[in-house]
Amino acid sequence: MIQVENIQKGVIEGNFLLLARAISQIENNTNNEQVLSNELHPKAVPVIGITGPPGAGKSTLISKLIGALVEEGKKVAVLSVDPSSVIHKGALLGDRIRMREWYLNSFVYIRSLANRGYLGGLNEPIAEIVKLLQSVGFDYIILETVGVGQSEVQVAQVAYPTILVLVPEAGDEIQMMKSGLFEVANIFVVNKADRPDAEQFVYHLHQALSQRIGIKTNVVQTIANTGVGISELLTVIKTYYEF
Ligand SMILES: Nc1nc2c(ncn2[C@@H]2O[C@H](COP(=O)(O)OP(=O)(O)OP(=O)(O)O)[C@@H](O)[C@H]2O)c(=O)[nH]1
Ligand SMILES: [Mg+2]
Repeated sequence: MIQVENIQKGVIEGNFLLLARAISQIENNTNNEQVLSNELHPKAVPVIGITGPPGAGKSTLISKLIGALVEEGKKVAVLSVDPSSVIHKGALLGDRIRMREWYLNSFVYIRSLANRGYLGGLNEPIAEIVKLLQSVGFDYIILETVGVGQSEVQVAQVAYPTILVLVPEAGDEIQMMKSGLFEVANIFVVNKADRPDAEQFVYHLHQALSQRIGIKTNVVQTIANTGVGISELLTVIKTYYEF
């Protein structure tokens, strides 16, 4: 069994070895054995969900968000849930490259989890892993999933706010409105705002969102690869934690 205090000590020192081992054991714990020596006492650490279609720019956006948070002296954990599908084999490698600059930073822990496919976008032990991260000294947790179907709605059960990253492309508004994510997401990021269709897309998005009631909603335009809109996005994210 792994001592939670030792994981915590490691996180303070920027050594994530024990944390990584604990996560692996939780992930592979098919027999429901006790992995940690004591009960977890998770703190109210924000869990930001980031989802959206493949290639929308989620990882690029996260990399920039990490930069902004680390600048504030925050410790950040990122969980990327990779689809087990063979089609997306490249996603992992892409993420490694996109977030490369953070892999050796002592304030940042990045972990990919395999999505075994039986629970949509989030694999089963994820809630437990999130609880662990909330207990060992991180200030923010970011959960990245590839939003390809209705099942991704589960992100919203673990994370708040849920950010849906979209790319301006003609006709996409209609598709997006059909997806379950549209109903549950809070922050709609229109990334790749450098594209010519961006303004029109945002206009249609606002129209579609005006039908929604009872959910806190924001629309933010970003150009993730150059960092445009990132500080605005972070400001908007923080409004979800003002109670
Ligand atoms: N023009 C433009 N390109 C961008 C922008 N943001 C990201 N990209 C590019 O889009 C590509 C995909 O970005 P990723 O961050 O890997 O996207 P992702 O959503 O994480 O992709 P998956 O993890 O495969 O689902 C990369 O080549 C980025 O450099 C943007 O705002 N404008
Ligand atoms: Mg990615």
